[in-house]
Amino acid sequence: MQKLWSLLFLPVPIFCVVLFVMAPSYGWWLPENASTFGADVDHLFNVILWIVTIAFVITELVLVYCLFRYTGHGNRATFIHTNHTIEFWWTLIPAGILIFIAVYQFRTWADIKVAANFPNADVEMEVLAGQFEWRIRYPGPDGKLATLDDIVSTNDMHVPVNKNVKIILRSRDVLHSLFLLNMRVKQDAVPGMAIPVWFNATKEGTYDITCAELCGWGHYKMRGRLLVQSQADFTTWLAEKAEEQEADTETAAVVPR
Ligand SMILES: [Cu+2]
Repeated sequence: MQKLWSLLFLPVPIFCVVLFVMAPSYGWWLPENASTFGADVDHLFNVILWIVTIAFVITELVLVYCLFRYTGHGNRATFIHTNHTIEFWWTLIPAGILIFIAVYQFRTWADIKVAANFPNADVEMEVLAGQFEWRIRYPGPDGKLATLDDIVSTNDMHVPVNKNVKIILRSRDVLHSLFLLNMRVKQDAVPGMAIPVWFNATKEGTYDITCAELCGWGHYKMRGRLLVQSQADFTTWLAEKAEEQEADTETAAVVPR
């Protein structure tokens, strides 16, 4: 009877493995990839997932085997103080796996994160994270950022499809993290730093912008919209936005104080 109880541990790994195998075909993993380097990121994710799964299956099988094999004999477990052979291997194998991952991901990391490798930007913008919103700034007609004609948008990012977008990411207060899940972009915004980020969106559509760093009571409110549109629509939107802003400044100027 005790042996039967030990088998209760078996359904858990079986269930997990079935879930693991089924998940990709049901779209239960990451949402749709819509950026040029997204496939590389997903590949790394899957490689690590396979490593973790294999380790999980092996440890669960050993656990269930030991429970089944050694239960019900009335024997007490022996306390072993040190075993250098076991310790050597359980240090060496995980270390080897970690070194493998570090080397294997190097190319992808360098392409996505190292500013020197960024492609030439077709569109440049600044994103200022703050409690609790994203302030997005595009260069105005003078084509330069941080000048008076900048076009400002809150929580609403527009980018043209199939173009290299470069973002200068800043924070006004605390740590935030710009998370464009469909672009496979996640980057911390650190107060005092201007961090470059790039992506190239491959599909038109509406995607989420979220904050992936618990940044205060209103963290959940840092949800924005990323609209990937055709170059023509993007240019029109920018022009409309600039006009709106111009009108606002004029109205503000005539209102008596
Ligand atoms: Cu935040």
